[in-house]
Amino acid sequence: MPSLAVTLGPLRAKNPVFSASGTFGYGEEMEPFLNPGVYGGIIGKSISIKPRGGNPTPRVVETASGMLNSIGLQNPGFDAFLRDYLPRMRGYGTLLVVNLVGDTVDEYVEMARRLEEVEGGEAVDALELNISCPNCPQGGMEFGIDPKATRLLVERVRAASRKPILAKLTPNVTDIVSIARAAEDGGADVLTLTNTFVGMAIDWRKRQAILPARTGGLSGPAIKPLSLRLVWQVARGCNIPVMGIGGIMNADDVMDFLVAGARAVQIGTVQFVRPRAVLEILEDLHRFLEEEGLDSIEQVVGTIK
Ligand code: RRO
Repeated sequence: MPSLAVTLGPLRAKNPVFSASGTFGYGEEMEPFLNPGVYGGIIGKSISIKPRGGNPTPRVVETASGMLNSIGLQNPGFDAFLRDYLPRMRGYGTLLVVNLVGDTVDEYVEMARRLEEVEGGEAVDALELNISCPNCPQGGMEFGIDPKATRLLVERVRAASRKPILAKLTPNVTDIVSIARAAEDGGADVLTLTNTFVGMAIDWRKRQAILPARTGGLSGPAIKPLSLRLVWQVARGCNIPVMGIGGIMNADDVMDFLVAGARAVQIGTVQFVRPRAVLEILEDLHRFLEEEGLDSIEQVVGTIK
């Protein structure tokens, strides 16, 4: 059987399909559908120092080939996460990535530092820094639209943690490679590309935006070609591995991202439609490798001509 295992800098994943932050809770909601351990890795919803209640509803709108969300970072806060969610996530038996978000650099650093103290720093496998939230009043995306702020933030977290760092970038910039290089220079191990694209939906009869926050983050198949371009550009322009994310619905989409240069992918919105999508995807990836006569999925990475 061909191997789906991939290396991502210092991380080794049993397969290249991770669950994307914010589409998977902390795993528990997925348990009725599948064993969360089947993913190459799982990434929890962004955690902030203090709990956040999130934005008023409605928080999601279906759009052509996709959806907008404006969750507003609802999460239980760092202490409750450590106490009530992390122990269960550790039991899934796959790579565990904690996604962190802050209003200030110090907040990211404090959470990274405190995670080093849990179980001698062994409680999690990696940190994903959300520097790209489209729905946060401050912080979040503000870091990821400026190379200097990106570099400084990653550097400060790097100094506070021995864990591999994934920097999750925003697509809402003109020059993604300059931001990606800044994250690499700051000491990131992996680049996650990308978070959602800022968008809007209007109910014209009411003369009103559908989301109370007016704008939201667009995800789903509508953004796949946009993300694919960004992944391709960054994979060529940087020296650290890229995780591709954006509208992946099936194994063909995964292969497109790998050929473009991603070493692994995250699936998100598809899980709202088909919560067991990862199982089909893994089966089809095996089949594709057999059809292509390949021993390892890593042989596909960056093979675009
Ligand atoms: O919670 C959200 O509204 C949210 C976040 Br933190 C994010 O990073 N990306 C997104 O589309 N929504």
